[in-house]
Amino acid sequence: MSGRPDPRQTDIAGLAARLRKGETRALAKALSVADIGGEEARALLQALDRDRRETPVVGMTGPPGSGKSTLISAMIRTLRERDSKVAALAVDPSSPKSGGAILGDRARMGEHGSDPHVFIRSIAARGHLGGLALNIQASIDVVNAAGFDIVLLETVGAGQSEIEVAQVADVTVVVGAPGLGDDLQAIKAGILEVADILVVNKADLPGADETARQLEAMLGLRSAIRRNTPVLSTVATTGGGVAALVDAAAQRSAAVTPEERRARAERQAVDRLANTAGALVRDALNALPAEERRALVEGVRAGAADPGEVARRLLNEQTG
Ligand SMILES: Nc1nc2c(ncn2[C@@H]2O[C@H](COP(=O)(O)OP(=O)(O)O)[C@@H](O)[C@H]2O)c(=O)[nH]1
Ligand SMILES: [Mg+2]
Repeated sequence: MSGRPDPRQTDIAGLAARLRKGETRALAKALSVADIGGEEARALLQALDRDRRETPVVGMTGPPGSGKSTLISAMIRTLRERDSKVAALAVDPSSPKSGGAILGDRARMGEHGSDPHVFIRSIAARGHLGGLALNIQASIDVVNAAGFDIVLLETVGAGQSEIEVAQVADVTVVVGAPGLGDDLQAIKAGILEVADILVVNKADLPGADETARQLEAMLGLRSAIRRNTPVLSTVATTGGGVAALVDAAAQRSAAVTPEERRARAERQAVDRLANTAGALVRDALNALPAEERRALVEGVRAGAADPGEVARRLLNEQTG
């Protein structure tokens, strides 16, 4: 098994060791290894798994402009006052690596740029085999190992990515603000169902009470079963209400049991398998000669062929 080490390959064990010591350069390297995926990423995540910490992960979601980035910056300030090491990850499903939206976030969080106990990074979420959640989870595992006390996740954009962020977060915070009108209505029902905390940010602006009522009504209609979802007011620009938000997030994440974490990780693994199977079927279909592909698709469209049968055959051909 133990051949001569390939100099082109990353020394994964060494990287994991340096990461655990909290070396900033190892962190950057480990995150890019995790981001690229494949064999090296798997080896790295396995090396980290052994001494996995359970760092709380707080997902911040909500319409663009509601103040998520500003709020995260204010939360970092509060957490630093409490001597916590904070990692903030921005998940951007729309833009390719180092896209524009993230630079804005970087600038806004700029005050923390020189603090060695704050780590801010964007996760490019390209079409990832196995789904976006897999990508985020790998980055979370890496910052966990590096000894951060809390991870704040910002979703940039909306839609499916919000749901995937909620899948990896211990606490999901939905951030609304006055004056967003239809954008507020566009908050996905699925996200409200998993929301642990609702925040009305920009409470300094008129209409904040109305926004709180709107959010409460949406919550009441869409997930009547869920109780005790606090609705908090914040002014991210001044830090007003932010300590209470940090407290509520800490309280919620402390209430997550190891069994719940485990169950969530298992659901994630199942999703990953199912997403990967779908992607493999699509790849196999695209690899067929045009004529053959057309015939298969037409058979399924017309109802003449059993999709399960066709999918199984495609997977078999790919592995065989
Ligand atoms: N008046 C007011 N403006 C805020 C507040 N929080 C954020 N903003 C402003 O709202 C705009 C959007 O904030 P940003 O953090 O980029 O929102 P994001 O798109 O949700 O990340 C910026 O111009 C912020 O300065 C607040 O509490 N009050
Ligand atoms: Mg933002």
